[in-house]
Amino acid sequence: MNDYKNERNGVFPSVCSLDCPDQCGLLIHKENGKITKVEGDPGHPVTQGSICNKVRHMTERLYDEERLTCPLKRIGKKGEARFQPVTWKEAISTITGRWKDLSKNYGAESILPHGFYGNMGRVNAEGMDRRFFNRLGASQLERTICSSAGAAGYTYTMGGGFGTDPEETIHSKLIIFWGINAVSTNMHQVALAQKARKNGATIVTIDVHKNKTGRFADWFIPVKPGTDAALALGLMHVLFRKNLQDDQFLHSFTKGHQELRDHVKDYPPERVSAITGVPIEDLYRLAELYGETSPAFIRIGNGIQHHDNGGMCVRTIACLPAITGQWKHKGGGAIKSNLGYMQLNESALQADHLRPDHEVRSINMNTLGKALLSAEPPIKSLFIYNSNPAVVTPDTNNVVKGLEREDLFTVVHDLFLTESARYADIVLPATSSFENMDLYTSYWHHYLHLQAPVIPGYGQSKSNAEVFRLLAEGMGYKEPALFEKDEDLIYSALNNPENPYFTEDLWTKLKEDHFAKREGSMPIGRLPTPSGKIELYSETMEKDGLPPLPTYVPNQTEEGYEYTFIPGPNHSFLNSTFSSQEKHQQLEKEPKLFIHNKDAAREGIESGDSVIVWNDRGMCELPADVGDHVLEGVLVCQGLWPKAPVNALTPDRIADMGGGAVFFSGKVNIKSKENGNSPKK
Ligand SMILES: Nc1nc2c(c(=O)[nH]1)N[C@H]1C(S)=C(S)[C@@H](COP(=O)(O)OP(=O)(O)OC[C@H]3O[C@@H](n4cnc5c(=O)[nH]c(N)nc54)[C@H](O)[C@@H]3O)O[C@H]1N2
Ligand SMILES: Nc1nc2c(c(=O)[nH]1)N[C@H]1C(S)=C(S)[C@@H](COP(=O)(O)OP(=O)(O)OC[C@H]3O[C@@H](n4cnc5c(=O)[nH]c(N)nc54)[C@H](O)[C@@H]3O)O[C@H]1N2
Ligand code: SF4
Ligand SMILES: [Mo]
Repeated sequence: MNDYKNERNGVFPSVCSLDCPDQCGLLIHKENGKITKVEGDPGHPVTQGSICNKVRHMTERLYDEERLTCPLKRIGKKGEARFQPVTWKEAISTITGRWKDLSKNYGAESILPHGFYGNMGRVNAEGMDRRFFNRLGASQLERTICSSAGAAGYTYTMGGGFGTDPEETIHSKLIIFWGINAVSTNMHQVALAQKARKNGATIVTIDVHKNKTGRFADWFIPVKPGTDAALALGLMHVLFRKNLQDDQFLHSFTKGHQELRDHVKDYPPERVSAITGVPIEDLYRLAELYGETSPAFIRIGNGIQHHDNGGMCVRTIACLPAITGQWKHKGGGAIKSNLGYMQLNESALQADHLRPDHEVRSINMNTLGKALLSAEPPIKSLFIYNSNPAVVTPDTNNVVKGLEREDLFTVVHDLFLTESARYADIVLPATSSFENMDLYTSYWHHYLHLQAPVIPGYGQSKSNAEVFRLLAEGMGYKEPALFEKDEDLIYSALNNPENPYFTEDLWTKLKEDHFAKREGSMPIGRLPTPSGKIELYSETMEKDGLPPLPTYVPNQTEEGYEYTFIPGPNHSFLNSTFSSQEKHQQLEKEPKLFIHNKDAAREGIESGDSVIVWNDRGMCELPADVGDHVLEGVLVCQGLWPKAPVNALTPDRIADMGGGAVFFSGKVNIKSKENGNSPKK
């Protein structure tokens, strides 16, 4: 196994560890033992030498003087961020001492891990951590904040994360970016779309905001938030009415097409136009474009599924390619997630055999605030890693109130003293992914990557896997699985005889080349749905208490509030990662609240005015950007800025499927700070 950490100089292969579909192959330049430059690997078939601005400036983050170098213990009040250095030995024995007491007095379920994908490495994000918490018998965390509603919806239709190979989309003649700001969040899909466009492809973006991806498109279609399922059903209505469906494909590869055909009669263009705000003529034009163009490809984003009805919305859009038989064509079809091809041997990776023999409660991470404040029996300790819940979680005011609890023993493992870490009792310094070994599996392209360490650990920082080994030792555990090397975890994860997309020589290839493509092709005709077909009608949904056919279910309303508030990601941060880096803030300039001319005029707001956005969950101040980038009644802002805590306003309701988050279904009112009356709260 390669290990470059002791090399002083050179250029070394690597991979981007961030939660981004592109999962770029990187080249790391090193001089005198320090990383001096991060660039895209020109030899990587998808990256092709280009990476985003965020990671091009990664060295500034790696060597930021604010980076944590040693363990800390709290000496001030919670949230005050007054700490004093301690040794690793003291930090680990403090944590394990508390956890032994808590386990004895309250049961291990009083301890809750809170980890997400700050580092996508499978060992560090869902390997050694799971082994440890399984053994401890801690409460389970439902990791639902990102894509779980849409994943559940897509799975009802397609059986799992099986979609188009993005490299084939250069052959597409129509590309629809549907609820994805791909220019900022999936830049290599945009590069592929550019190539397709040179070959004559038309690019359509369907969004609530004319953002960078809206402007990139040949045709931007604004929709009212949360109405995309209705739009998709309206398209199906026109497709069938104009006889643009592929009957042969429907017969051979789908279940329930006749039921669907009857059902979409309820979605005539007039009705759909009134729901979605898309003019009737545009609806016809889009349906005809989709029905008459082949290959047609839909990139389904995360935005549409961060709604009350998000799962159904994705489930519905996922039916479209089947109606016109687009899965038959190279470059046709859709991508929501492609993780179906990357199925690891999870029970080996996570040592499921270490789970306790009794049921353990699970907590949905989207309701963390509520759980910290009122779960019964109470959560007494929280271990945060790979994540920054004080900023990223819905209804963060409640999360912060929970973190302020004097009796909550909080540990945060991170590279920086994040907003969450300010409330910690113990802070542990984390290595960056360039300091570790790990396995990466993209959820968009079809490559796996093996990361070898490029530099030694920064200061006294340790990887997640290493920390969990130390914790296991401190707890007095003896099970060998808790002490295995990273390489052993990777090997057991790849050893999945049930995954036909992994070849036997995958491990060897990864060790030699650092990345390797999965084998095989789209399993149309043998999908892991109950029928093996694309399920336009789903009995599983019926059993789960959901409408078995794609259906438009409106989002919830919030009495007394006028605007739908959509606080999405921005171009230069990655969730809250980079949001405190000066360089990245400069790249992004400032947060903005996009508001429609008519709404602004009615509220007495002009561009540049400071606007107070508020509801009964909280408030946030944002400078207005007045124009026609959003529809009336919609407010959009981008980025999780430290100075604009947008999640103080977002609801912690749970989506229709998968326990998903509904960041974009919340309602707010607004006031100009200068002219308006002060809000209620
Ligand atoms: N630069 C950058 N890249 C990122 C991230 C980041 O923070 N910054 N985050 C990463 C992560 S974790 C994820 S999950 C992905 C997310 O990236 P995307 O999949 O692009 O998802 P979002 O940006 O959340 O939302 C996409 C779009 O949905 C729109 N939208 C919201 N509601 C609706 C609706 O009801 N209908 C329609 N049609 N559109 C709607 C928003 O305006 C937005 O443009 O990006 C990853 N990549
Ligand atoms: N308003 C609003 N809120 C959102 C979203 C939105 O669109 N709008 N998007 C949501 C989505 S899709 C997601 S995925 C979540 C993401 O939420 P999080 O998963 O919390 O993502 P980040 O904010 O990037 O925080 C990741 C943290 O992990 C740390 N980290 C990185 N590598 C390592 C490591 O190896 N070890 C340890 N211990 N720590 C490490 C980073 O320094 C960083 O502080 O946010 C959600 N929140
Ligand atoms: S954040 Fe995304 S686009 Fe940027 S380098 Fe990482 S994987 Fe590539
Ligand atoms: Mo995400």
